[in-house]
Amino acid sequence: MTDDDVTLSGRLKDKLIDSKQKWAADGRLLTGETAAHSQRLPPGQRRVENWPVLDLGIQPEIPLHAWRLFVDGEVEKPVTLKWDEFTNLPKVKLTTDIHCVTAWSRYDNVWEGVSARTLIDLVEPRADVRHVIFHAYDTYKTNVPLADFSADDVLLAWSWNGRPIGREHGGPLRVVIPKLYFWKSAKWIKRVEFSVLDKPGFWEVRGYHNYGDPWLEQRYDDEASQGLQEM
Ligand SMILES: Nc1nc2c(c(=O)[nH]1)N[C@H]1C(S)=C(S)[C@@H](COP(=O)(O)O)O[C@H]1N2
Ligand SMILES: [Mo]
Repeated sequence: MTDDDVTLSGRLKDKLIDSKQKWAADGRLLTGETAAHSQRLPPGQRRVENWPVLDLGIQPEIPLHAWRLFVDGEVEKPVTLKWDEFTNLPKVKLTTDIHCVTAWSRYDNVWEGVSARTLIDLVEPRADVRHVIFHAYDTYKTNVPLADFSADDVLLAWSWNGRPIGREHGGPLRVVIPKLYFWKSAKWIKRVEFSVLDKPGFWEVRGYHNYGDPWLEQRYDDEASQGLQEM
């Protein structure tokens, strides 16, 4: 293993995690509206020009020689890819919007990387796989349905607006899933696990919605945000 080469600097932002957990419990930011995908800005969001940084406080530093991507779980052909093996896969370039649950949206981000479909074809998930679990180098986890990971606008990206994705934004490689809230787009991706069973991740077990569709304003778990709906 090459984990010894990966530096985890910083510390868990316990207060930030507590306050985001409280947002979920209080149902903060909820407008109660829904919108069609044809409406570009989802309900309760505002557009920003900058690109905010959000993480748990630990930004791993992963030298490319030590970087590995494990693609495994309930698949026929699990693989472990080194950086040059990954970047030699067929490339895609996509322009997408970002919608963060903390209510900012950023339009027209140009990503370059490898399509999720390329990875799926490579490992051949078993027919009963329904979920994909992302495991990141900072220990963060998040889950999405396989159907959403398979969408044609989903990729694992190493470049943003023509330059390598910076460490603060999840470089060397992050997931990008434009149609879900951005917490589903794991930074510093280490492992893509295909699973028959769902496995809720870091925010999903702390009051955030298990699916997270911005146009349906699925910010929080229904039970956690019930307080607001009753008000
Ligand atoms: N590994 C990892 N991925 C993560 C997070 C994290 O803390 N660790 N935070 C999530 C959240 S809540 C958001 S909004 C986006 C933020 O990405 P950005 O910092 O590039 O804007 O990353 C998501 N992916
Ligand atoms: Mo977020």
